[in-house]
Amino acid sequence: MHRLARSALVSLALLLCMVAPEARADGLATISYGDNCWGSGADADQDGLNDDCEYQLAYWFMPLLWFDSGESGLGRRPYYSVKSVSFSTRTVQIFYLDTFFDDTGVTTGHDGDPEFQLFEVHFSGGRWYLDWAYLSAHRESVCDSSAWYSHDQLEYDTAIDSRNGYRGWPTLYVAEDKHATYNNLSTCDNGCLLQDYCSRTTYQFLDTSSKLVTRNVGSTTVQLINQVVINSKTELLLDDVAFKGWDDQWYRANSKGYRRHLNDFGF
Ligand SMILES: [Ca+2]
Ligand SMILES: [Ca+2]
Repeated sequence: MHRLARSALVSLALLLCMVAPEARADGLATISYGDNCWGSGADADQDGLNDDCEYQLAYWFMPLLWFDSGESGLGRRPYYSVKSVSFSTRTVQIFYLDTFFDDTGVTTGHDGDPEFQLFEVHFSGGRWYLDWAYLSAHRESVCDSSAWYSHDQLEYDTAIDSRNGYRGWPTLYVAEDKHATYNNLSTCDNGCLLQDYCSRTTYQFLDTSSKLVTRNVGSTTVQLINQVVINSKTELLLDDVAFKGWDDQWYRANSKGYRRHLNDFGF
């Protein structure tokens, strides 16, 4: 190749490398809070974060869930909690209480299925970025497959909604009937001693109905929502009691509630 042509090609490649990071819109630009998430406006749970900022973070980072075709327990009523990790690094954590009504697994079935996800996100240069995710998968059971994942171990379905970007809301895979969540199909299929199974059949956001409006539980110390009564059945979401998924069938065991997990992660 002619030397001039080759040097032009090298220059072009260098230029592409320099502009490439800006071609991809990373993170989320959809949240109308940044530094002012801290120390401004109403703060019902007294954690230093603005109530509406807590909501917007929980709403916009709400995960997209892929369910398998054989899923028989889609019913759920999700809640969330948000707390500050550090103002200096503009970092917060979001805890999603999935509150599936039932685990419908053949051998594992029980009323109430308290799986959850914890996302750590930060604000920088006008955007919010997902840094880490802890995905529960039968936490504290014999086949506990829960794990922390860094942002580059997670998937982002940006084609489904172009407002999403790399390190925006993640795509998670939900184990059929048992609702453990995983970062990809192969991790799922290896989960719970090879008993979990996932596929990309049907996607739903975590909260399909209320978009998490009025679902902020506050924290274990400043409780905004604890007792929730539906059809005369009561759950105490933040107490160290059983979680029955607003059901209590005589032939099925109940689950332990969310409190032990909230305690372990400081919510
Ligand atoms: Ca707050
Ligand atoms: Ca909070």
